[in-house]
Amino acid sequence: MPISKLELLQKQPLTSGWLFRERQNSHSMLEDFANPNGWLSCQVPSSTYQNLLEHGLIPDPYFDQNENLVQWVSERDWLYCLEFSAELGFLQNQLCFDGLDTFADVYLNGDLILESENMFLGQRITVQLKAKNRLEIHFKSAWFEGLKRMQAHGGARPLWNGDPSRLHVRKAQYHYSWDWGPKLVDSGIWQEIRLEQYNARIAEVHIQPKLEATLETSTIDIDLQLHGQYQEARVVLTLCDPNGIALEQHIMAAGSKLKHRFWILQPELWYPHTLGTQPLYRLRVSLEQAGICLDSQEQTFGIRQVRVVKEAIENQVGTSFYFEINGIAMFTNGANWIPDDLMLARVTGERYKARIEATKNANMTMLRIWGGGIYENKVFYDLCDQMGILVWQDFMFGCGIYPSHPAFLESVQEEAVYQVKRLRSHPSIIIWTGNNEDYPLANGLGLYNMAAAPDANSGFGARVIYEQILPKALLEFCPDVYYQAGSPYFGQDPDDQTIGDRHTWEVWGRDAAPYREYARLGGRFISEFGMGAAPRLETLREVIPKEAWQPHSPSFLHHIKAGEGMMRLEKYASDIRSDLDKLEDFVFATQIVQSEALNAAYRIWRRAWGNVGTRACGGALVWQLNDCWQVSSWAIIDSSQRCKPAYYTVKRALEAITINLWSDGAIWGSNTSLLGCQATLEIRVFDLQGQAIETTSRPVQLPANASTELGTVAPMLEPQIIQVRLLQNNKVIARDSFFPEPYVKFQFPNAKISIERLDQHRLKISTDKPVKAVWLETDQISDNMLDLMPNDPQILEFPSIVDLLELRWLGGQHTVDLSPRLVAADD
Ligand code: BMA
Repeated sequence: MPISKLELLQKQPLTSGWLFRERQNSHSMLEDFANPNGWLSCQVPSSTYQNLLEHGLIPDPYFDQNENLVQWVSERDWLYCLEFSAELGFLQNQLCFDGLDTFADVYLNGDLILESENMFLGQRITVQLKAKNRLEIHFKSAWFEGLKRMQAHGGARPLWNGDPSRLHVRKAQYHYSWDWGPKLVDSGIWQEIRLEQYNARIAEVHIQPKLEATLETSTIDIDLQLHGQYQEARVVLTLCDPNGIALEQHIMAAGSKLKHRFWILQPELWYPHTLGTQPLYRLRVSLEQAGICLDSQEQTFGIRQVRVVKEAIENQVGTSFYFEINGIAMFTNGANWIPDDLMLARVTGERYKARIEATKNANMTMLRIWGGGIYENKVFYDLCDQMGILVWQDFMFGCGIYPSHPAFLESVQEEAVYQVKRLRSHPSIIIWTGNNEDYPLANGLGLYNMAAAPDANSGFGARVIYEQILPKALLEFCPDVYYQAGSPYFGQDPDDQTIGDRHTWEVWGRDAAPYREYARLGGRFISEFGMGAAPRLETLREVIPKEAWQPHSPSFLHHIKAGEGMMRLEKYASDIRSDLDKLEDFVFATQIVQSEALNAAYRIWRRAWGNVGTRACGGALVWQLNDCWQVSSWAIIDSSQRCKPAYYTVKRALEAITINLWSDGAIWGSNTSLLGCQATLEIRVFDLQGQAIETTSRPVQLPANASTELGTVAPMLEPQIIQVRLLQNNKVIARDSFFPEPYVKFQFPNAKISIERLDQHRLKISTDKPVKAVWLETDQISDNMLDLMPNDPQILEFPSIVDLLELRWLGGQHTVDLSPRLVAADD
């Protein structure tokens, strides 16, 4: 029998033609939807704040203190509607909602078809269609719904950040404000809505690659599920190698559940970018009848073996915590990721790409998707798969004592299954954790007793979620991935430095310890640490009115959300310099602190990577990579896409080979490459007038994948400036330096910094005396935020050199004119 068009699966994304409007509570729902007045057009995916902003109906919530003016939006209900036509005659018609934010009643042609209340859940509803249809969605105020639920379930529960009502709402928790974000409790259709019509479809494809211990062979287990009328059809599986060349085809009769196993000999293995390439195999599944494809799906996957190594460490208490990929132990350096905007649909593919490229360019190998945000969009994980960035995935719970009544647990259970199935094919995801910091919070309240079994009726009932529901979902649908109940996860003491992962917040947080204390605040894996700093000056000027360009203006302070944020920024900045009244000086001082602190942290923890048998620290993830609006925060890339100075410092601290100098004179080399390195270590000592006192050099060996102690510089009788360099064939391959601390107490040499334009893309920067933290106010530059020393010029590359460059350093600033005419005149 010939196949009719109605037997082919049709997908119709419902993206344009939508109208939205505020709900008028004086009307019944039916009347309100029928009222033709006041509707405004929008596209979806989008959000209510975004749509109102695009229509000019609210001011930009990120500018000045406008956040306060737009709170009414989250206190109202919103209606969305769409008219669409559909072909009739398919056996199955389904509306697919990939994500509704959050309390949404959905009507089709006047009938209630869905009551949704979990933003993280995709849903598929079988519907009766007409030729012309009307889809209507009523978004209830998540703010008020949350408050109602909180009252119904025992009132406010303990938390850090945001409003306690958030704990009852399965919605991005940072929408309720965070210590780096404003409060915008948004609503809307944040993911695609689609009409799918079919007689038969491929409902599920699960690919499970399993690499044998020898790494020589991999099995690829395929599990399929079909729906509808597929009895006459067959399934064709085509396995392609990473170059897209078909390796093997397998054909089988259709059935509701199907299985097949492929074998790949000598598979090309997927690695994080510092260890190798990212070959992605591809499986094409097509459901065919009489030679015609009814439905098809394609999925990529990577073949790799991941182990979390927890083993004894020589001469140390506790056990290691590090990742081993395809048998290679790796120090995992990276950053924590938060959603890149509050209006989530504004985070385009290009924006994700820019962030993940910046991650890779900073020599980072991991992003942790933090539990107070969202399970990220597919494009995020695709980019990580392609670029070799590992992902640490939290489930979306953060800093709270969550409820554990049956309806809540049921929603969480559905969410977990949905998200695990959605994300399980990505080779980049190597660890899942149950939540962010819920255990330390519970522990501090005396609610966590490790020895007791989880109990939904106890004070910390959500342990049932983290210790039962979530691991069960993984075990069933993604069995090979590593899971732990939270981040951090420890024994009974969240500050334990001998097991598990640790959030090191003694610096900046708690007593605001000096950053040199990182030396004694390490752990087996530091999954969070950070230092707050202002965003770039230009970024601040975009959101703060000119008359408020001062460090204590209400507008500047509004763009700090951290608890005691200004006090902490000032405390640390006051170690840099004393006169901080001007906004630009204050901003730069905070950025110097951040740069110094992160430099110290990454270097000292890489030192603890040690060697085989002595892996005392397995990785460090800075809090945080990015921002969701323009704010003074711990981010190293600000919300206007500008890198803060610390970005460059971190990038250097994470080069495969570094030479390192600590404040006590200790020198060590880190080599996380897989090749040993022979080089010359050079130590240069200057007095505080900038005169060279002594230069020594000697050959050193840095074994592969290890850190190596290289002794100490001679004890300092007077304050000195010291530089260490690593040279190979007279070429500098790594540098580090030390200036006496705190900087505010010392008068550093008055340096003359020279900049020479070599050509359209390259500058040479040099100095006659040691100078700290030389910052070129520009973007897209190969390196920046440099400690410069005499006779050590550095070449900086740009896509295209600007004519006027603002230069700042610890102790001064000036504008350099680089226009070719003037350079020529100087010559
Ligand atoms: C961490 C995070 C966030 C928070 C950050 C800075 O612990 O998990 O909740 O934004 O600290 O305080």
